Amino acid sequence: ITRRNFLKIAAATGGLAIAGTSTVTSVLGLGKKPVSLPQYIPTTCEMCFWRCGVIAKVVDGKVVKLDGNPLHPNSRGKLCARGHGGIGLLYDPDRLKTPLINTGARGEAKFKKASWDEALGFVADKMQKIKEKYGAESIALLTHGTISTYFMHLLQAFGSPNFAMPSFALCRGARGVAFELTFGEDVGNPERLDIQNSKVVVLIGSHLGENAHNSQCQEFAEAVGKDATVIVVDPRFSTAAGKAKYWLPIKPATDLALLLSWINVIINEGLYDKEYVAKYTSGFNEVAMAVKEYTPEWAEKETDIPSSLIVDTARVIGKNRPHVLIHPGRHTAWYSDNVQRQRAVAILTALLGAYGRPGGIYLSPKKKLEPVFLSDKDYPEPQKPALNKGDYPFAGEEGVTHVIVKATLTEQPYPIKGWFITGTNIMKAMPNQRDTLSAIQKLELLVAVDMMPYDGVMLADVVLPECTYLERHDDLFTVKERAFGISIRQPVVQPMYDSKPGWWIAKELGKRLGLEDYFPWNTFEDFLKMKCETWGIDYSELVKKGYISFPESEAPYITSDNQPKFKTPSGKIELYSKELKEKGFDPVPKYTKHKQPPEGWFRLIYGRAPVHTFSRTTNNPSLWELMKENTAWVNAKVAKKMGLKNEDYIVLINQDGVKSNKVRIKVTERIREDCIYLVHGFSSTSKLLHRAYLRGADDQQLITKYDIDPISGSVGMRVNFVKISKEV
Ligand code: MGD
Ligand code: SF4
Repeated sequence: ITRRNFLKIAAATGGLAIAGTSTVTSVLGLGKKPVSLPQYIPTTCEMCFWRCGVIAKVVDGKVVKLDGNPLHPNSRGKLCARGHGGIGLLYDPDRLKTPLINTGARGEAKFKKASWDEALGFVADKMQKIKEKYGAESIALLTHGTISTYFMHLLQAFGSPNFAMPSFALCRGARGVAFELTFGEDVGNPERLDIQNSKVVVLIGSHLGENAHNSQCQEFAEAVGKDATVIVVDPRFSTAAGKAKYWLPIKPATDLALLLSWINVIINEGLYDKEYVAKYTSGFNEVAMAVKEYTPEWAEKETDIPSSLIVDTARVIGKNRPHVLIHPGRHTAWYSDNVQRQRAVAILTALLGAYGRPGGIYLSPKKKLEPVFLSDKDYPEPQKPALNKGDYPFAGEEGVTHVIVKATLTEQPYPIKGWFITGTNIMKAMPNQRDTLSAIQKLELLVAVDMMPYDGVMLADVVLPECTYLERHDDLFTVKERAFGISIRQPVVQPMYDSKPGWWIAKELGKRLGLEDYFPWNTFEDFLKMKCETWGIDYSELVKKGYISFPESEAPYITSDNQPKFKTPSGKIELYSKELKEKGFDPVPKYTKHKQPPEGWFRLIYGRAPVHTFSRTTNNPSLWELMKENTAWVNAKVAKKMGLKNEDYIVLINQDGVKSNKVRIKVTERIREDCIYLVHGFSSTSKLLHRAYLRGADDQQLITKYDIDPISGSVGMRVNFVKISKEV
């Protein structure tokens, strides 16, 4: 859909929310069969967290097509395969259809159907009992996605401050902390990357294209089309490496060595932006001193990358400054030094003068809207301290998932006896499944709110079916792209079966807990209208267009009248971090050596496929057709030595003796000999998922060991070694 066509359609249909049955008599059908006029309803995608603008084409109350909203900067008129595949989610016959109560032992999944009243009453009653016995803090929330808003609100109103999302410790948390320490601000979500204007794009383990984030991929394609030099640092020849001038097949766990060595060359050869560094940064001399030891010759021994190639690539990067994008990545939960590795990315970006400059990282848009909360009522003061951040001084507001698991296991500093899991598949998201299962056995209540019977849901005492994003309102999304904007999610069809929106479930539970004052609106649309009114936004225009932009907020680059404000203690970009020093950490990143796999073992690495998001799409009928299971990538020499052929089945066994499900091998030159690669999220253990059940191998099952970054609590998951067994 083009921008012009969509605006015409929106004007003609009035952008009707929820498709009705506007019918005309078909002229060609000679009046026999009425044919509905299609309706085009804008909404926001939730097949991943890029949250593109979507236009749903609805005929006779059925969604027949999803397209990208041309007005929305994250989609720009296009969707990725998963975005189109939203229809598969909506009409997946395996969806959760009614509330369920487990009548067997915990995890037996002997579910009986229940009415909403019975299920919500059961949950409220258990919550009150736990509160009386242990205190409200003993209920914790593990959550992800839009539903988090409502359940964090509910639990805080109930008196518990304990929640955690995988998006911090298991995903982009380390990056956020590193960028905040350096620039006083995270790099954003979506990231503020000016790829379309980059002359050099450096991807360090960022497999753009396989990790499909719509507008970012579009910009990458544009940069490649304009002959940008692409440098890919990856032990695997990723899809993006196919577009690269330089592929650096780095020894896993040594990326920090490469980064420090690049900084060494760039400083030694005077390839940094002296004026920018003098004006906007502090701590240059300390960095110059600290990186002296990290010569390309030293780095060659660590990384397996020839020193001449390190020097050549450093020169390409330095000479094209500031139009260089060192991609800060997204899933940065790799090793115990995640924040320091990301600090090195941030420092390099600053030395190149690429922050706030074309082709680098653009500045945040200016418009600020005051938050409008779900209610004005204050939350009760929690009686015990929140666990969310654990002992990690720089942990973020989204909380650290393993802190909740550990507290549940140890009952320290106090018992956790109830879990809500909303919008996350804890068995696939969190490492060390044995710990998760042991923690679950200590609970007195486990409630799952989900759309699909994924692995974590099968462990629940009570299952509450949420309807999909195509059937509900959610809170407004503030989009901080080059300009600031607001995006709406609205139902394009009515909820199927007996499923309900997350806001409704939280509100109804609130009512049964005596917390109705925290939900002072009847429908969520009432709340959205009020919010728009407070912000001075025309709600009906938003309903019609799906996205409203504020072009006047755009000021992406540093100019004489657009000077950046760095919200760091010094007001400058902190190459040397006093905050880290004060808390006992290295103020400038230092290299830490990580263990390498012993002879006969391989490091397990993992990543994404363009048609799937984590585990959540593996059962989606449309996306499953495109990729039914994952494969284990094994280097061709290794396979030959072991007498393995492409597509043979193997089993992976990790250092703790844990065996994977059988998985086909992909014999390829595109991976180093010392690692094995799996796409994350496969091999569901849920028998209710007819397509995803035991298809492929589960990387998370093999991640029994994990390291923790002491700065942020971010998890290091790439520290497991596996060997290959032919006994399937
Ligand atoms: P999924 O495995 O997709 O991802 O972790 P999760 O967000 O837990 O599980 C999502 C669950 O939420 C599914 O059960 C799905 O049905 C449900 N769900 C999806 N949409 C909705 C909705 O609208 N409403 C409700 N109620 N439920 C919904 C992701 C996390 O995993 C992240 S962010 C990262 S970056 C990490 N990636 C990763 C990895 O690459 N490898 C390994 N080994 N572990 C990882 N863990 C992390
Ligand atoms: Fe949806 Fe794809 Fe956009 Fe993610 S990148 S929000 S899945 S269209």
